[in-house]
Amino acid sequence: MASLAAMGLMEWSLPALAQGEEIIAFTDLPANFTTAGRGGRSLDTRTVQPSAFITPVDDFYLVQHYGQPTVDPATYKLRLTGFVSRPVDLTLDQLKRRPRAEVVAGFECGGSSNANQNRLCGNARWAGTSLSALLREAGPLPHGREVVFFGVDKGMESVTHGRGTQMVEQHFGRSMNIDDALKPEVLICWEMNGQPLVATHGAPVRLIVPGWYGVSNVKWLDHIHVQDTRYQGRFMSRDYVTLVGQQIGGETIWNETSVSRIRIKSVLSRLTRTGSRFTATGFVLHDGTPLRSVEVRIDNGPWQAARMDSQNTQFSWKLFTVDFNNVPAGEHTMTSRATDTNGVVQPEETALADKKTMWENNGQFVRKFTL
Ligand SMILES: Nc1nc2c(c(=O)[nH]1)N[C@H]1C(S)=C(S)[C@@H](COP(=O)(O)O)O[C@H]1N2
Ligand SMILES: [Mo]
Repeated sequence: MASLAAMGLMEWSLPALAQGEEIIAFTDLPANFTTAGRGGRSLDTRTVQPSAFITPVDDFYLVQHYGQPTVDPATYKLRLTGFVSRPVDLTLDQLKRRPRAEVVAGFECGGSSNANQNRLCGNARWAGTSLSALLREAGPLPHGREVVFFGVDKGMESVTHGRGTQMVEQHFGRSMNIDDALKPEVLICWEMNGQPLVATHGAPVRLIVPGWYGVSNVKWLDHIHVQDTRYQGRFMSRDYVTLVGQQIGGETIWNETSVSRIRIKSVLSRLTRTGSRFTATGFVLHDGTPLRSVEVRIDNGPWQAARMDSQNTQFSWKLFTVDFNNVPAGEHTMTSRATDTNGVVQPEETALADKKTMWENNGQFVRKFTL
């Protein structure tokens, strides 16, 4: 664990400009674009994320579908129920006495996209305890195949089934199969960037599923339930669902899937010039599969390999840098693409034409600039 002073240095190491270095503004940014945080601190308005390797808590985006619940830490309990041999019921103190685990995880909302400048993302150092250890202690029964995570927050939902439309009050819920839930990197967290988790980001306790889209990281988590069927709550099966047409056996199959693992994406977030040298930086978000390459090109020039930042870890976002020399005056585009060792390549935007829903927009982001 880095000291707070060291983390503070890291936080501000990126935006600083070297002597003689100037920012080249991307011209595809809307005129009113700002990355102002909610903490009264503003980032450079001509660049998008990231401000640094670790996103400061106040600059980390926020999504809460049912508003923000109030949770009293004194009466808080985490329950683990369902098909387990030994159900669990832990106070916050009991939970915090469990073995500590940490992970640096970067994620984005499944609705983050080039069109909204990929602003719904961030990278933080999360600390808490292992979910798999807790699950194993509870002893999942053989038919306990699905693990559901409920938040304290709830809202009215209309649910249409055989008997017509009903209004029911539901907790925010997300689920995964037990093999995914038993992965060692999944944590029950109460710390973000070395500080106690704040209410907006899920205090007292949230789930962090490294490599998955933001929606999986259930905030205000107070109930884990193991069951034998799929959980089909709103945020698994009616919302955060991707509809994509796939050509299979000569016909279009309309596949509907629940937003889960992060689709590999790279975003160029900053361009600077020092004399005749141009330096572009950006970040990759992905599911944790090792990367094979991150490449950048100007206009339709050759793809050039980027250098990866030494702070990057398996589930962090991956910062990268690439240099170009002697770019001629005029209007240009700059594009990045990431590829993982499974051979999965970040697609061009046009390849996503058969994806009819807004989620999981990981198309190559063509930036524009003028010299
Ligand atoms: N309990 C609860 N957890 C939640 C949500 C929510 O509305 N309620 N929103 C989810 C979504 S859609 C996203 S993108 C992330 C955002 O996490 P953040 O606000 O800490 O950035 O939280 C997820 N966890
Ligand atoms: Mo989200």
